[in-house]
Amino acid sequence: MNRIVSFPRYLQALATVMLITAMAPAGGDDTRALYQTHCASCHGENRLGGTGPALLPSNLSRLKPEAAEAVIRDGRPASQMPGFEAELEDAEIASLAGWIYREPEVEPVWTKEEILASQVVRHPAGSLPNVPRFDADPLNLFIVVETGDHHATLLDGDSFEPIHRFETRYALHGGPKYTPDGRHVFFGSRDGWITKYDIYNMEVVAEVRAGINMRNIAVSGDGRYVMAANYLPHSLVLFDAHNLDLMKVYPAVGKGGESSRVSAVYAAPPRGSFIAALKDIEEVWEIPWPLPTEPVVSTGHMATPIAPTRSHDTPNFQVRRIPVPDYLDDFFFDLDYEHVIGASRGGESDGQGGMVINLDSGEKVADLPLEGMPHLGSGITWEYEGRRVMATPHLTRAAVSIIDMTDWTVIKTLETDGPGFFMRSHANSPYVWADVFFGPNRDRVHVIDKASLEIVETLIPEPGKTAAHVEFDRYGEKLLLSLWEDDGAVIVYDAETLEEEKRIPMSKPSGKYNVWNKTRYEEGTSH
Ligand code: DHE
Repeated sequence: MNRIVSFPRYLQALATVMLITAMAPAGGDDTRALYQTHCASCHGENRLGGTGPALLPSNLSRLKPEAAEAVIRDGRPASQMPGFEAELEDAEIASLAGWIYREPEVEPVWTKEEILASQVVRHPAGSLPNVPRFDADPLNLFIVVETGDHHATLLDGDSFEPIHRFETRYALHGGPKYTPDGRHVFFGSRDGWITKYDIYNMEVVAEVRAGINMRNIAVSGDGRYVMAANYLPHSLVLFDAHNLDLMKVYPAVGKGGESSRVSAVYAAPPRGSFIAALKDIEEVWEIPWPLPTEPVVSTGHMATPIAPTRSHDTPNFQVRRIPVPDYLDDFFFDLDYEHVIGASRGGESDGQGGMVINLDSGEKVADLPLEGMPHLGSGITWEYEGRRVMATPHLTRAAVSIIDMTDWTVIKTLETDGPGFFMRSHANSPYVWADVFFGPNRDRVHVIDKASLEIVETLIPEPGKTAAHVEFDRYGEKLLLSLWEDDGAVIVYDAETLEEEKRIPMSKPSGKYNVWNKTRYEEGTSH
């Protein structure tokens, strides 16, 4: 490649920079004034968000600037965002849209004080009736997240009839997390909001904002604590699950004092601890919650009781640092949470592999040769010829890798019709479902036979429309697949015959989460 910049091109570039700078005042004081008049009351004076989402570049990375202009002009249906077409000129709309993608002049902060001030308790724990206000199996419900208009639908997992549809915070990300009895669910938004929702009463009961740019949340195995993982600020935040009272903020700082974004936090019930993935330091963190003082017994409604055990003497709610040989991201765990399998994206080999760490000893057990960005968070596991295997899609490679978990070797690489995002199965189903999320074939979904490790069927539910993310019902007999479009739907399939049974219209449905599968930590679903 010719690296010498010719003089005229240099001048051209300089002229562009000067033009942008000259335009800056128009996008400066005037735009700031426009923002304060029309936007600040909902989105906050410093763009940190309020009743509306935060308008900072890191929070808007998933929204194209043209789309932001359209939202300012036309508003957002089914939300409180009005259209400003009648009040603002096209140039003003364009300058506002440009301005919100600029780094803020004052670095945003979100300290304990802001977290405490954001908490809203609408119905204190214990104040609402203890019986469901609907007639459906409370353990076979689904929550469907609809990202098109920021809503969620509560769906009966037997009749597949919607029970209730409600507005969520803007841009939820990561799976909602249930309490072990399945009564409450916690949602996390990219803007940092945690919402506690009482499914039986179909009411938001408490909310709190844990950060400015949040990744996900995890709920302890006993349902008593919620942990949030943040990119901004660099922190983990612990809450009492009852009313989302703040318990502790953990600045994400490595042993050498370096600060890190937190990629995600996971609950590991058999260990009685949270496990956190750190983006910028070579450590995995384990934070134990208190072990039960009474023996764990089943109460019928509760999930299969898991009696946690400890392999270390880290005090409750303190950080146990596990140094690792690379930056590890995007975790999959074996069923007893003895090992974490993380994507190593920065260091050894070509930075495109996976690594297995024994969480008890802290030792690296194996490297996994998985080029093409394995999406381990979507990994699933099943029994194959008397051995336990796991499978993962790849984000940049048209393949599914299948790994023997007894010796950590890749036993099969299945070629797919394009890179995938999600995989799903159920212990009672002979099949694994793997979507094609990227590229021209993103309307396809592969069905893999667990016994032969072959793709036995490729479905195209709606040509040209993205089909992605599957979740089974509690019995593994039916499943839901998203038509991931603004005028989309969830499609109900028979898990045995692979026949379509029903379509339920929804607004860009993304993830679907079955109460039983999630609270039982079913082997074919995400945890
Ligand atoms: Fe996700 C889960 C990370 C982009 C939809 N995503 C997760 C989890 C992580 C993660 C760590 C597990 C957390 C959990 O469930 O508690 N996701 C990332 C990324 O790093 C990435 C690639 C870039 C980013 O900007 O964050 C990313 N994710 C996306 C999307 O573009 C998706 C498709 C659309 C969206 O809404 O943002 C998306 N991610 C999801 C969904 C889950 C998820 C639906 C929960 C899956 C489940 O079944 O549990």
